[in-house]
Amino acid sequence: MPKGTDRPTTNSGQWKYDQSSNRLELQNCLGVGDGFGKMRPDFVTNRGGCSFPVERRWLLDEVGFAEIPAALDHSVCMDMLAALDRAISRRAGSRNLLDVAACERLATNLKNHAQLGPLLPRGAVAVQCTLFDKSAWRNWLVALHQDLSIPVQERVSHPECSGWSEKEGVVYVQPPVAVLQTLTAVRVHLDDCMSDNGPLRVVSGSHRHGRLSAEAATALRDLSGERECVAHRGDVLAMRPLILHASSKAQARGPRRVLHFLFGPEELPCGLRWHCAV
Ligand SMILES: O=C(O)CCC(=O)C(=O)O
Repeated sequence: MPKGTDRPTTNSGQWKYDQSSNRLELQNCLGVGDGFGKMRPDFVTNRGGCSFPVERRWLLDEVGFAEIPAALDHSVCMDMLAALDRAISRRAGSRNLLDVAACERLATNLKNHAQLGPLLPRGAVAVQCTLFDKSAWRNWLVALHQDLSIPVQERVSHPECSGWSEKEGVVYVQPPVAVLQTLTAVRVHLDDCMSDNGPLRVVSGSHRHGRLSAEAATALRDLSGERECVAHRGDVLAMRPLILHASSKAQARGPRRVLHFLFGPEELPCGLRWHCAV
């Protein structure tokens, strides 16, 4: 196996996720070949064993997130930033960007992306696109939370739907957990996002506990710890919206812009309809 290839020498091993140590191990497997023999993925870095689509799918489902380094060319990110600058100067808010042609195109490209496409359910549609633009000048933090709301066309009366709200003219609802479990968020890093840029921090495996109370969320975070998701421009992070996540204020001067797409099934239950689907 030549040095640097990321194909598994054998993919017959079993994955084991040890909650107490927060580590993921591939057992009885020659590992993902680097040309030097046995190698196992290191969950702390999430590097080394996770570049094969099947393994990423496993990470997304079981650990709640999967990283795809260098998923997009820098030129794509720069074009996107220019298009966003033009679009956002003409509109209020940065939550519902799927009606911006460049965002709509990128959503389609993500669905067809060789590494990301296999992580999305068949027939998935993009239902939301938000720009998170953080810098020392436009600074904010988000406390530990799960993403529980989805953008819909209109209110419906259904006992399993709650938490209705309206933001930037769009209606949001908290649907049943079963709906939230079908969703995938895809975060496209348009800038480098290092420790001092206020990166996302996630609690591995927390998405598997359904909707969590504030107390349960804190307890799980204290037990499992947090993983900082640093990234370079062009890297993509796929995650389950139910995973506990948070982020701190940026210390660095440079911008940290992330386009956050939400993908879901074409049809919703409970009489709900997406606000927009691409
Ligand atoms: O990008 C961030 O720092 C936070 C994003 C966030 O809170 C969210 O996706 O719900």
